[in-house]
Amino acid sequence: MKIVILGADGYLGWPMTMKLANQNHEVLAIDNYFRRNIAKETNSEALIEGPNLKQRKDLFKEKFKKDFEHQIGDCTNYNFILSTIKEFKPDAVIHFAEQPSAPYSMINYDSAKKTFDNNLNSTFNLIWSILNTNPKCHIIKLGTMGEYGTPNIDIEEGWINVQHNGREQKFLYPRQASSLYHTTKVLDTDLLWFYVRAYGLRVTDLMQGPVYGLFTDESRKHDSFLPNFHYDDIFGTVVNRFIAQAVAGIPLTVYGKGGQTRGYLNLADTLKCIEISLNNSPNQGELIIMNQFTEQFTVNEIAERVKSIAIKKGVNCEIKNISNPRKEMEEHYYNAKHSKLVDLGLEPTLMTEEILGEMFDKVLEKKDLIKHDIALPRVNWNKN
Ligand code: USQ
Repeated sequence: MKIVILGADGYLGWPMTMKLANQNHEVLAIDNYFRRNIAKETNSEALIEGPNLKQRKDLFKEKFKKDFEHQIGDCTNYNFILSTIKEFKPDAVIHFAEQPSAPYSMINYDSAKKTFDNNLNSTFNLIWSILNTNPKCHIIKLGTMGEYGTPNIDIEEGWINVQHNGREQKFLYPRQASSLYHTTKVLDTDLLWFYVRAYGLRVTDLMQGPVYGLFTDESRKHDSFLPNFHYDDIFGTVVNRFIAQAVAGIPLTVYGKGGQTRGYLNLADTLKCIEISLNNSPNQGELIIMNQFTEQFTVNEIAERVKSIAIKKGVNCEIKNISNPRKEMEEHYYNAKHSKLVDLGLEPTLMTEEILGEMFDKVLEKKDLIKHDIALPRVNWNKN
């Protein structure tokens, strides 16, 4: 297939680029280093930060004897994305080109506006580039489980049948996010669903949980192929953060009571899920929504797992419940369906001791680079 990857320098975009190029797909990798730049601006440099896209492409070619095209460009610039899509003629576009951090979106007006503009405009421009060039092209969009929030009823996969006064209709499952970042994803879903209904686009919207991990078949081959790994409070996701904290001897920062439950998945499974989506494209005028995670955990359970790995590795580890910088429920019902990807062939990589242990060992190599101040929360939702 001819595949465009938007956000190809990112935590998910880079390993996805390598995997598809390694499978001999014709890949065009696009990024504008937005995440690298805002990470610098907020003093949130990654612990593991690979070389830039061009340098990684050259190294990938050398090691794998495979190639892909790349372009540095901004998806919020309509002329750029339109001309690129027109020229490359993709069969599918995988859209990761969004500001991915909930805390970043909650710092102040500027960070909120950047998140809002980047996320909505990149999706809107992609939709119009596809409409104006090849409406048959499959859009695969990374959404988030956080779109649903934490409702007191089971979470379905995208849709719900509502019965009202004796009549019935299928709607998008209700969405109620708890950060501006997650809310931009809700708006993305609504935009895509509108254009699917109005103009018959073909879209897969993947509701993904927090991702953890470092290793994929390709990233194992060379340290420069590892995806960027953040442990700071802004860009680090909770499992990655806890591993870095354990390595550095920082008590694991469980926010509030720690009963917050989410659906998690390993980085390698993100790639498998997207591969499955590529091979199971929707019909014209169809929006497929799948919940992309493999296991549900509370934050307390994750902290216990990381602590037990640390102790096995001979490192002392403490868990500390600290005041929650976010506005979220700390004890709640959570039962999210996630069978569609498994029915299509996903074999989950579970959060085993071996998987966490391998991450721990790699992070241990960088122990001296871990900065304690940025591992603690700096962004507070509760301004008033
Ligand atoms: N948490 C802690 N301690 C920490 C960090 C986080 O208790 O030191 C808690 C958070 O309060 C939250 C949970 O862990 O309840 C998950 O937090 P997270 O930072 O791992 O995940 P989140 O902010 O929700 O965002 C991440 C990615 C985002 C993706 C999302 C999937 O950054 O791009 O969309 O996971 S989901 O959470 O399902 O919406």
